[in-house]
Amino acid sequence: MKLTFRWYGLKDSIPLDYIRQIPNMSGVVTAVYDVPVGEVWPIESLQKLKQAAHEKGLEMEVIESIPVHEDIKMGKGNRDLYIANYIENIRRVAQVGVKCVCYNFMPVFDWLRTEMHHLNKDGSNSLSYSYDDFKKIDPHNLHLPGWDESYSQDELQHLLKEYQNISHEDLFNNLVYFLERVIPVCDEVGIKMAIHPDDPPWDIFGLPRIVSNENDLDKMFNAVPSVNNGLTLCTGSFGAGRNNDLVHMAKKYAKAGRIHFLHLRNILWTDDYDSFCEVGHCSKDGSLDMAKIVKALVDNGFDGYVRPDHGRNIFGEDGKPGYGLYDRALGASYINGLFEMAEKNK
Ligand SMILES: [Mn+2]
Repeated sequence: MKLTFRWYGLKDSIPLDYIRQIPNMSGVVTAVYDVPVGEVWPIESLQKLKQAAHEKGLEMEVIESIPVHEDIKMGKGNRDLYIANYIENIRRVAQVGVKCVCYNFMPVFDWLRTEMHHLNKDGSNSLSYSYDDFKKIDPHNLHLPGWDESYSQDELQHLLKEYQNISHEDLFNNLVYFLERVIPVCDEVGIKMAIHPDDPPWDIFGLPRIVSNENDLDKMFNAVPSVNNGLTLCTGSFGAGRNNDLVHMAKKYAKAGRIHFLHLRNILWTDDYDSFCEVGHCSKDGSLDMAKIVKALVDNGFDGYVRPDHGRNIFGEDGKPGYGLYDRALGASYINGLFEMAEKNK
């Protein structure tokens, strides 16, 4: 496996000098952040990111994400223009040596939590999702933790209204339309597309979601069979869905060569419904068996990119929620241990 770390570019408060000191770190996972969604990324921006990483001995082989414009997801008349721009971005990232692109197809919100600084028993804090708190949110007057700056109230209400006419089937067909145009270019330039699952893996505010479980994945892979049409196995996202058997999914999709990118984090189911809290990476701290998941991946041929996903705020750090340094670095070390053990006992 290749251990990587998400890095928000030159403005990230965590310097590459620290990232390179995490044991076994091979490279960064990053993106161009100052270009509006749907537009073409300047090649100079990509080269600048790559150069900064290379100067510190780090690779830049994974992009997370090239975001998909809402008009593509909604299948609007101008989607072909945005798809053409997307394809141009695929060509450009390939040109600077990128091998894998993570993206998602979630309408409007690409993740959702009800609390950004949930206080844990050990004094750390982390992201959490409470079913009871979610029920109290009024979709017509949305003030969501972590989302308030992304859209104005008017924009948000307008988008939610537009999506009222989009069914699960529509959204799926729009995904297939997108992939049928993008994947042939990926086949040509050697890019692996890795769709990120819905987070959490169920519909929210009446918005359809179509990458939540095994059935969804099978449907998507059957529709566009190229192996470059693949998956980011995000254990925390799928794992919030209690019917998702992560060990089985790891085994099945590793064997099929569909897992191009791995996000490893644990979550703790906190009541009888859909609630969960993000916890440290170790199996003992949450509801997922991380060792069994990694073993299933390795035994079935997975040898791709891995990154520690969200961490807690620990050691007094007040990091970008989920993306502080310390707990992700501890998670990385734990991941190294799980992989070394699994790989040597294959
Ligand atoms: Mn993830």
